[in-house]
Amino acid sequence: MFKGINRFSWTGFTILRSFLSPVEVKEYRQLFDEMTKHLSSKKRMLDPSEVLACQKIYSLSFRPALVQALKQILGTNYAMFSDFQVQKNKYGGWHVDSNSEGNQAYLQNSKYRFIKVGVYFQDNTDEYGGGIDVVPGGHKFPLITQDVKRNFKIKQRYNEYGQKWIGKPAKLHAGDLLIFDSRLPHKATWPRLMRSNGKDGQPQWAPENVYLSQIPSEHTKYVFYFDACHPDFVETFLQNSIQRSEQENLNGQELFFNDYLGSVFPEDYPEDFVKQAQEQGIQVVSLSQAKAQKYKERRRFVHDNRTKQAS
Ligand SMILES: O=C(O)CCC(=O)C(=O)O
Repeated sequence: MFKGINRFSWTGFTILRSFLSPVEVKEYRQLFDEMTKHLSSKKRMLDPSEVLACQKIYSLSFRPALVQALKQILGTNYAMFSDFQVQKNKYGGWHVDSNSEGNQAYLQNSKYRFIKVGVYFQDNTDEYGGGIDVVPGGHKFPLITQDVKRNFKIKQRYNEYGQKWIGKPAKLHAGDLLIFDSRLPHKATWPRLMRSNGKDGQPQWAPENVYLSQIPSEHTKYVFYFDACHPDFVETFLQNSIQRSEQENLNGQELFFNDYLGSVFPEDYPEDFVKQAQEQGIQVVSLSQAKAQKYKERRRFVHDNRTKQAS
């Protein structure tokens, strides 16, 4: 039985220890070493369709311990997005995932349940990072009044204070699983060497997500991420993904929103994926075939470009 539900409500995150055994972590790291040889600062992750083509990776999202925890946090009929990614050596600054949705009243709803799931394939260490820093409790709105904008402003101030004084590395070990609220401030735990060159001895956090190629290969940072939510909050996130897909650079190497929106459930998914989702009563969010068509074409365009550039 998953016991972290209270911790999740209070702090905005919870950790499932040893989600993977040390032997499994080693196997996954070997697999990622092989699969991510082509990654660089131009493409810092395996994108959703690359993950969907690999049973060993996507099946992590159906492991009983994870499904049981999500059912307790999100409800037994929770929804998952196949916005899978395996990030490699990606390090970014403080942010709140739900901020991309704007100052929406639903984010202040006490029943709002939207989470990100991460599986970490290395310890989170002072020397190399490998996990994330979090602000415990930073997902909450300190004050809920009739004035939605004002409530966000207050949360923003509270989060700025939290990032400066309360933020700390989550104690993650290789094979741990982290579930966090999409309103929680978080950032990559940066390697010590990269932290020490800020002004006045203050850490210097990169505002953008950067690819750190100087991490030694045995410490490569690999994280598997995806999103899930209570069924009531599917539509708003989906609409936000559609908006964000319009901002993606189709001439670049990375594709995320346009990639996952192009996969229609169940017909574009591997048979065993569909079976596992259906058996466990998990809703897999997708557009209709007609609406997904434009994203499929964009995905093909980017994949063709990648192939041309690689040859
Ligand atoms: O693993 C990390 O460094 C954090 C990644 C992250 O915050 C994100 O992708 O939104």
